[in-house]
Amino acid sequence: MPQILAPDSPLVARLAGIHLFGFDAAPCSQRVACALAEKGLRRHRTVRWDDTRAATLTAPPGSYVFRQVSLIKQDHLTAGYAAIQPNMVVPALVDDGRLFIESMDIIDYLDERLPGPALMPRDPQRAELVHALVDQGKALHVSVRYVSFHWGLGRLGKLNAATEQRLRELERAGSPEQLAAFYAGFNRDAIDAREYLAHLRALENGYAEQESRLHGDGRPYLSGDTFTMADIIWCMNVMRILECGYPFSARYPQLSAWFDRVRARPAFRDGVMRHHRGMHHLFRAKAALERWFGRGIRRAAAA
Ligand SMILES: N[C@@H](CCC(=O)N[C@@H](CS)C(=O)NCC(=O)O)C(=O)O
Repeated sequence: MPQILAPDSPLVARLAGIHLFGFDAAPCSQRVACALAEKGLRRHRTVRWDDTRAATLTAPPGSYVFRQVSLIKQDHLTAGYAAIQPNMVVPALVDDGRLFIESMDIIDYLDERLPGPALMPRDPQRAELVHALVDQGKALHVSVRYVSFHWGLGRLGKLNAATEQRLRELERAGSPEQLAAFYAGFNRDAIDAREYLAHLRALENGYAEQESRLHGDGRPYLSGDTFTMADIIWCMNVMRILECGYPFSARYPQLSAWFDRVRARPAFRDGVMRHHRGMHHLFRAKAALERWFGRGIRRAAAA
């Protein structure tokens, strides 16, 4: 469990109840927001990530405080946030002064800690499948980053020189996220088109595998009859690429129907989409425009 035992930030120890440091349009943060909603927790209020007003420091039972770390304003690439999340990404979660990072480890923790439907099946065989699907989903996260920066964010995703320099200074040696190396290539358009395509193909292989899993026995969710953390990680791996304009329903009809089932869940609607609707439509509109001009991810989608 990646609990950060002695966080550098004095804010962490002051937080009572559950606080999620996240960004509503970021898939890794959406995973945790979804899990919290599945467990029946409601969002008590949304505040800036570094808000220290007394009224924001405590999340009442049955709820959590959402501490917004704007990836647009690049709040995550500041010394203050690095003192909370040493890898400078969202999410991070604080539970009564204890700090956790890594979205899927946080979900594991919440699953054990909170009542509500189990997100990991009790049945050992199904649990094994869920673990494998989660590992596969995690391994593809870097591909989601490459594809969504290239075909989704485009130049909006670039850092200015000062922020890039700050990131280089702040990034700890051995950070698993390797943000500085990624931005060094992305900012200068130095990532080869073949590399982006390889990441898209890696995702497509994963989607094809889930398509046949769902097709095989008509199961409603990836590991069987109930919604699990495997569905959480995969639905975010789908949503971000869908927002880039990827033709899911044509290429993967079963996966697309599964995604519709997931997004119809009250927890997904209230915990994720309610806070992400604006950005979701913006991404979709940008993708539609690109398609209209004959550009974008559609042309790169495997035939
Ligand atoms: N392994 C981490 C990955 C977190 C991650 O990559 N977060 C992204 C958003 S989904 C982020 O904060 N990116 C910042 C950036 O790209 O500058 C986790 O699962 O929590």
